[in-house]
Amino acid sequence: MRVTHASLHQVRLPLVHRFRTSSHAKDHLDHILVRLTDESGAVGWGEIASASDPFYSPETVDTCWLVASRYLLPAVVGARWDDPAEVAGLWAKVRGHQFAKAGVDIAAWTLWSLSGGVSLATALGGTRPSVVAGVSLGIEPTVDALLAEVAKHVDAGYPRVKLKIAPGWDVEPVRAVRSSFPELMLHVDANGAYGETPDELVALRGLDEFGLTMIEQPFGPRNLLAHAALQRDLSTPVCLDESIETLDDLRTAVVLGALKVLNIKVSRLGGLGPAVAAHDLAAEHDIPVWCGGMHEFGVGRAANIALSSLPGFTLPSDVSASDKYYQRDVVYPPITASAGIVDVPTAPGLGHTVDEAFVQASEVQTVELKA
Ligand code: OSB
Ligand code: MG
Repeated sequence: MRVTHASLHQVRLPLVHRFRTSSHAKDHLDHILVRLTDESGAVGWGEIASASDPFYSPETVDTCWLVASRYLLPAVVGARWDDPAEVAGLWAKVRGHQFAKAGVDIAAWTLWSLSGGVSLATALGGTRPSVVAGVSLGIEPTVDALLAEVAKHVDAGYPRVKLKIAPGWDVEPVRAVRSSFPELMLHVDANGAYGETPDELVALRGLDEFGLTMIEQPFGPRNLLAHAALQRDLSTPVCLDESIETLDDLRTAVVLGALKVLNIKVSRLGGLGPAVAAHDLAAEHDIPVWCGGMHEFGVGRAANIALSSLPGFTLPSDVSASDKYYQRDVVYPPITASAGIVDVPTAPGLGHTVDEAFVQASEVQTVELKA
């Protein structure tokens, strides 16, 4: 295949509910949609789902725009390739910038699967006809407000709830949710907010009594040793998110015993190719995986759903329905969940159509490159 032109579209959508993590709060998101066109006129879409500020990862919307427009798209436009796994080789000299790479990689996969007449899930090696979705709930102003949010999503049928925690917002809200929802599949995510001070370790150990499915990323991304030490102390599995940006990171974490569960994020790993490779490596080590989200618009979330159809994704993924996030999504039909189950599209490519008029109406900036 040969991409003859490519464009980036920075699109702003308001969130239906303010989302607060240990590091920041947000009411709207700017993601960058990537549009690749090949010689036959077929179009593949991808999504760069970076946050605006460098608080989850060092990348921002602005760094992604710079790297994608200056390095990634120029490497791809005009180049010949037969398989999307080769596309990463076109920008092999670019270090890091996983979110920017992931968006272009997703677009190459969707273009390739569309042209080949297969669904993205099939192209990736997916086997499940549907995937189980969980919801990720932010830090709320009060415990009562959190309980109301949990109830709303449990009533909507989601079988798993993840709660954001931070020092000072951990044992108390988790105890309250657990006592109201004794059977709920529950887990927590600290986004690296904890240090190894005695008080903070006491709080993390205090979470061990609530039957959580996992404690996600309690310590900073590079602190694998602290995760390994905590895992030795806890019966709750430790899950890594921010720590794992490459397969090498995963290999190191496995050797250290720093995780029992892996959150696979397409964005953080730099694309669908590396996400599948992380899935395969985790399976070799009997590490269950699930697909984490970055509040993706419908393009990135459809890619996450396709990925979640691979056999190792045995835990619910953060692939909630569009209406959990946005009043209007950039794709039609929007993504829907029924009793927490999301069907995996079988149509060629992404299986959802991008609403180009809505993209244009919601666009902050755009740029186009031609061969
Ligand atoms: O750690 O998983 C995270 C959102 C922004 C930054 C980090 C994270 C999240 C989420 C969102 O939890 C999950 C979703 O997309 O539903
Ligand atoms: Mg996380």
